[in-house]
Amino acid sequence: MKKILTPQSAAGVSLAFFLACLAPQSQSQSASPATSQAVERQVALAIVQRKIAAKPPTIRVRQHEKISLAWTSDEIVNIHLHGYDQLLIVKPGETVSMRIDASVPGRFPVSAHGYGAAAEDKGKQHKHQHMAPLMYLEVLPQ
Ligand SMILES: [Cu+2]
Repeated sequence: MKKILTPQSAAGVSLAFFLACLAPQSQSQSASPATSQAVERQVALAIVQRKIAAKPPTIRVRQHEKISLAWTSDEIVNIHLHGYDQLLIVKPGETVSMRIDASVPGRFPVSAHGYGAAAEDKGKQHKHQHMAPLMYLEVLPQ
């Protein structure tokens, strides 16, 4: 069996990259009328020694699914979900939630901008560790 990459799927892939790079937050409907909208899924993610210990390097959701990532870390870290452009700082002993209304389909890396002192420097520069993203969020089109 041969797998053929159609132009369409290739376009889908580059669109995902495009979205991941461009932070389309502004294009998506950002104002949700009710802040108390139910979260459909919660995933706990623990960073230990600068990695997510448990298996899932990729979390898949359906488009428009509401998901909450509950982060903990053994070291202060600044986390960036690309595309949706959400940033948060997690300190040891805290659980910090990242709520996502998966409005935009695509594959989005979640990276650490810095650990330790570098995490608190919320500088505008976009600086990543020289390491693979912590995980990916995949939003499947409806
Ligand atoms: Cu980033």
